[in-house]
Amino acid sequence: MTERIAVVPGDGIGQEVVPAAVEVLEAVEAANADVDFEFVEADAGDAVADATGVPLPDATYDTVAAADATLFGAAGETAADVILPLREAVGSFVNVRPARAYPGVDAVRPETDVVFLRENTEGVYAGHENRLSEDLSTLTRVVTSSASRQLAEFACEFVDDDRGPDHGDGFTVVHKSNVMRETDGRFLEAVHDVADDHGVDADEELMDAFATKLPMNPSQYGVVVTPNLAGDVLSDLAAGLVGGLGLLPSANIGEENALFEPVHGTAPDIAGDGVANPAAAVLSAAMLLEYLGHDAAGQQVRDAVEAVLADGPRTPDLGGDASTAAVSQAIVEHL
Ligand code: GGG
Repeated sequence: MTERIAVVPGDGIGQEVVPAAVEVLEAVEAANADVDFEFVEADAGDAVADATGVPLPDATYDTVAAADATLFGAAGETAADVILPLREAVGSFVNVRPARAYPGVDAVRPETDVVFLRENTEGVYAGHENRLSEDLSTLTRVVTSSASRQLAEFACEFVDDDRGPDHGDGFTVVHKSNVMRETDGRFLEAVHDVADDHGVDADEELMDAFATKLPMNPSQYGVVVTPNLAGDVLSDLAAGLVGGLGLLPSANIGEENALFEPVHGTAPDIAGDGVANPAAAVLSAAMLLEYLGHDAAGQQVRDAVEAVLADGPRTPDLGGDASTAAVSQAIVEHL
């Protein structure tokens, strides 16, 4: 069966790492008789907004909504108008962000192996911001029991799933309910309630304490369940422990559709130089393969990335001098 993959590179280094990931998916397709992809390219982002006045054309939204899965690159100044609606287009309620150190990569904390399960629709990213006067702007934080419960249901299934790396049988809920009593109080209560129903252990940690404890002792955490903003920020903190944002993939999962993207943004300082690390985008493509049920192919891609991270070539963010193209070529050769 042909599976339709929407490809939306977005801005900055998204234009470099997404083609590298597609090259890897094409190599997977060539090597596996049961993998048959149709790639459909679509535009979004700052450059499209400059050219047309619209950061996310309706055609792109529709292409993503109709695809079997999407590979996205990076969003820049128009992130709120691009990636948030695209997550909505796939009905995503959770952003899965694994942060792990790789052999051969210089990491501040090589023992790090944490998966963030980030609420993906509400919190302070729900879009309720207002400028009320010359002096005053406000933001409404949205938390529903239903979205929190849906995230928690996913977390319980995630820790029960025997496929893929083992991150333990329970999870840690990160929150700030001692200050945001109503919103994070509701989040925490809903997550604990679902965990109790499933008989899953759910520890909890205040997010400021977590930000201290994670870098000091990352091996005490496996799966971490967070509200939206906290997951965005704390997963970037974890990236700093494992060698940088060039290594973190992510999956935005919905009931019937999903979108995969590196955790990094547009990296304007290196965009256009051809030296962006494609590992995060290629690992996102591995998550896409697994989401579509191509588990063995996903594992092959992970193994190939791991081998290249260990032996080189490496891009400058990892201390090497290789180009994006040289690294993706090496990954394809390992496949
Ligand atoms: N590929 C990740 C990306 O484009 N990040 C830009 C950004 O600001 N994202 C906000 C978010 O992940 O919620």
